Amino acid sequence: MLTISRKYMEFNGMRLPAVIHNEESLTYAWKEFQTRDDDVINITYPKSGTTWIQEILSLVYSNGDPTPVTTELSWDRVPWIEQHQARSKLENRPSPRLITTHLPVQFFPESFFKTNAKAICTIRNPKDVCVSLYHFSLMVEFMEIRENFQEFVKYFLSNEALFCGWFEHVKGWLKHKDNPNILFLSYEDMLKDPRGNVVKICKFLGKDLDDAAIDSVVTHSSFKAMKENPMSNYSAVPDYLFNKQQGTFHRKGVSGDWKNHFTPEQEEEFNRIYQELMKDINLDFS
Ligand code: PPS
Repeated sequence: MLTISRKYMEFNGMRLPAVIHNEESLTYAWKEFQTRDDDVINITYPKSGTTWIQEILSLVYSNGDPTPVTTELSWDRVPWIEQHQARSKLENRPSPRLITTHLPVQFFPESFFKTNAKAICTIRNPKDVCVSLYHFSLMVEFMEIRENFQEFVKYFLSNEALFCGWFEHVKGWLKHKDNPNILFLSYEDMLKDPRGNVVKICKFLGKDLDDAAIDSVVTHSSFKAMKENPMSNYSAVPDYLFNKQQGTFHRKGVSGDWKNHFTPEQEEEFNRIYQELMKDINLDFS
């Protein structure tokens, strides 16, 4: 293991915040974690809809009852498998376990692929991911703050970016797009049709919720509900990790905010790299 800076660590070439990960926790997730057939794993590149899916999964598994999302913190309800408390949070947890990860496929639990467990992989327009991550990096103590947005875009496009970078992460997961145990969703489509996506998730997970329960899932996982829910809005994170003067975790929750941040030159450079790295991939973020 090589420590890159006070804030980041490196694991087999992947950079990530050192405060919540270590070599032991990453090895546990990758090599030691025993996936169960009824595990459900929420896969995202950061800032792509992770907490939204955490909320939806919690509500689907409570048949729309908001009690779990109003009484237990999201990161305890649907914990990250790669973070340093994962072993203690997951080993004795009753099934079905709802689990989150930002891991690229090459460091994902190897045992997953030998089971019937299911995963949901949500992808968001990388320009909006970049903007969201930039604002997040100004707020949290555990990310390096780039001097300005220009620097941040360069960092986001480079291979120094977190979790192997958006491009490698998404391309790696898309190689599994025909795996029947992985459902691919798009953040933009969830915004357009939240109910349709909740129905799709229920169908994929074999959860038979009635209309009222589906409505409740949609209502309690809306941007407004989550922004106001102290169990999901990260207001419970101590100030030394999250500087709440800088903003809120639930910032805008829209698609296309990148247009308010990117200059035409930044957009052109982003598009050039996107086309170069994603030339064989067909993704629609409209
Ligand atoms: S993290 O830190 O990786 O877990 O963040 P993640 O949850 O993936 O992404 C945070 C962005 O998702 C937005 N968000 C939502 N959008 C729509 N509806 C709901 N319910 C919702 N919940 C979270 C959140 O506002 C962040 O996006 P930005 O663009 O910064 O607002």
